[in-house]
Amino acid sequence: MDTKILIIGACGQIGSELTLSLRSIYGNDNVIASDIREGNYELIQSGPFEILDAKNYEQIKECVEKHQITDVYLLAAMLSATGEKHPMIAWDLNMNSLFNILNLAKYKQIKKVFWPSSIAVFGSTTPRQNTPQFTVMEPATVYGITKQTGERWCEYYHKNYGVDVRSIRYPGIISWKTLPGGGTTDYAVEIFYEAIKNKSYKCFLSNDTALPMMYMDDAVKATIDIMRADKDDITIHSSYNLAAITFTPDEVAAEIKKHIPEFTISYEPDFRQKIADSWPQSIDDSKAREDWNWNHSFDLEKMTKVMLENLG
Ligand code: VAH
Repeated sequence: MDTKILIIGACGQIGSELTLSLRSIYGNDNVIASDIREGNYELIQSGPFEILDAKNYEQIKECVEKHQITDVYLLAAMLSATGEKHPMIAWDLNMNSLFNILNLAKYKQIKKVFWPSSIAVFGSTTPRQNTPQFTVMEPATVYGITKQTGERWCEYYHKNYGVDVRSIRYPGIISWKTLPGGGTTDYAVEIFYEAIKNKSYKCFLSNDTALPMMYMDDAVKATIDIMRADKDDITIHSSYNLAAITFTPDEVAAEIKKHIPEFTISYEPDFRQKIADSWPQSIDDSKAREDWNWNHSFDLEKMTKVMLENLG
């Protein structure tokens, strides 16, 4: 059976770019984009689009049957900062959307699932340098709790029902096509918008807050690579550590100044500082590199250049 893909949460930061990449590989008509509301003209124009509530099992099942979907990428979620303001909404969306897709796979309505986890599964008791694939995980945010719980359910559905679900613990993701969406790492997106618009940025994290980050093109490549990997090569059925670059606000500001010498940055840490301080500073992603040949290609210098060129 040919691959027919449904992307749930297609208008989000990852979804909007992943959809276009998947359409370039599988053909526009074989990649159905969906979200709770219309929100991205390019997606709607370039292929099939459905209004879907990720929490509505019957609605998703009907869409899967209508389009004969084989693979589902579930990207709808409430991120860390927003999740702290609306804990129960975050739990409801992040968990029930996952159960909907895992159950569709359990009942053989679909063949393969991609579900994003995050470095937010780690907490302040996790080793922060070169964080191992298997380690202490005591997440301090609702978002992190949903991702840690989700990883356990993914592994359970794989082991007990043979579900082919694949997952990546994304670091902070940097892109220019969509505005920041409620994440703690989103300072690293905002800073570029502000550098172009105002030549200055007030950062909500302290200057030396080192966090694992990745440019969007690398994140999309990793997502497509893990889904195209041979099933037998996937040895981790919770979620794979994944990393590319680690930098601080000071370091990304210095890189921006190489292009915009008059750029200035100030620091006013807010509630998101406590979230960032509970996350790793660098990640050991050797399992992803071993199992399905993961490799990143954007460093801080290359990412900064691309971001400023596209936003300028
Ligand atoms: C967030 N961008 O900040 C997300 C990500 C590792 C962080 O999961 O919530």
